[in-house]
Amino acid sequence: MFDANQIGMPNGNYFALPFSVEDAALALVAAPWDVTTSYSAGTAGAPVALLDASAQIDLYDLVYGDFWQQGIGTVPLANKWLQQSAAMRKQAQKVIAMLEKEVDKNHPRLRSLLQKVNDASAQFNDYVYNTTRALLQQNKRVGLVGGDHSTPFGYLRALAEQHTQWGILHIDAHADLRQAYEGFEYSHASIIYNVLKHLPQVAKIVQVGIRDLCNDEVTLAQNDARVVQFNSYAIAQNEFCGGNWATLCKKIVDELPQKVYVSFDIDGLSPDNCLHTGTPVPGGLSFLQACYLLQQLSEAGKTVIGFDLCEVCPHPHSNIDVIVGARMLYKLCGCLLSSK
Ligand SMILES: [Mn+2]
Repeated sequence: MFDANQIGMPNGNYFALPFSVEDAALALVAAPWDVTTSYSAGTAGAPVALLDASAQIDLYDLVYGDFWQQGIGTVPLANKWLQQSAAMRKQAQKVIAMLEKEVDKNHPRLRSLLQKVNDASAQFNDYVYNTTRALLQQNKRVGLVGGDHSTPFGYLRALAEQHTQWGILHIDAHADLRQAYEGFEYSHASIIYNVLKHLPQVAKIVQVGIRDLCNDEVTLAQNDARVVQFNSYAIAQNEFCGGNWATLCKKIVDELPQKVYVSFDIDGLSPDNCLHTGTPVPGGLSFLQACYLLQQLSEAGKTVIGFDLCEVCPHPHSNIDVIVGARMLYKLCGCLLSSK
C-alpha cells in the first residue's frame, strides 16, 4: 500500500517508511537521554519529536536519490529510559546547584549524588551498547538519534569491537573534550574526551564548526595527534579571503581514514537552525554547507560505518528545531547508505 509520492502516514517509523528493522539495511535507535546538559533541557524528547516531524519529508533526495529503498527501520523506543532520564536529571541539577554554591568537592552528599548520576549514565550506555551491538551483529548499519551528546558512547564502544582503525567526523560548536565535566563522567561535554581515553580504535577525530572551548580542551587538542580541528573562524576566514568550501571540504575529508563515523551535534549548525538547543553558539555551518560536507564524504569513497544526531531540542511553540533536525537525520541516512 506504500506510495512514496503521497504524504507520509505516521506509522511509528522514522520518515513513515514501511520497513521493519529485519527488512532494512539501516536501523535507527532512539537514545532519549538528557541528564547532564547544563543550560536548557529537552533533548531527551527529540527521538519522538523527530519521528513525528520526519513523516513530513518527501522521500526523493536531490543528492542521494532513492536511497531510502534500501530500507530504514525504526527500533521501538524504550520509554523506560525517558523516565529514568527525567529522574536522574533532577539529581544532576542538585549537583550543579551545589557546585554553584562552591560546596567542597568531597562533600559526602555531592559525592553520593554524583555516584548515582554516573551509575545511571553507565547503565544507559550499556543499554545503547547492547542494542547497537546486536544490530551490528545482524549486519545492520545503525544511526543513533539522541538525546544529548553523551548518548553515542555505548554505540561507539560497539563499533570499536567491529572496526580496528576508524575516524570520527565530529560536527559541533564544542570540542566536547572536557574530562568529567561538572563531575559527570559521561557528560554531554565529555564525549570526545571519553572516546580518546577509552577507544584506541579511533585513529582520528576531525572536528568541524568548533567555536566554543576552554583552555584545557585547546591544550588537549594540540597535544593529541588524533585530533584535528577546522574551527568556525578559520572556516569563515577561508571564505572571506577567497577560498571555497569545496576545497576545504576536500581537506577535511582527506584527514579522515577510510572508515568514518559521523557524530553530528546540531549546534554545529548556525543557531537559526537550532534555536532551542542546550548551548547554542553564533556562527557555525549553514544547513547546506553541512549537507555538502556529508556529500563530499560519501563521494570521496569513504565508508560511513555509522552516525549519531544529537542535541536537537524540540520546543512547544516552535517547530524549526525538529524540522531542521529531521532533515539532517535524513541526510545522514542518505550519506551512510550511499557510501561504499
Ligand atoms: Mn556536542
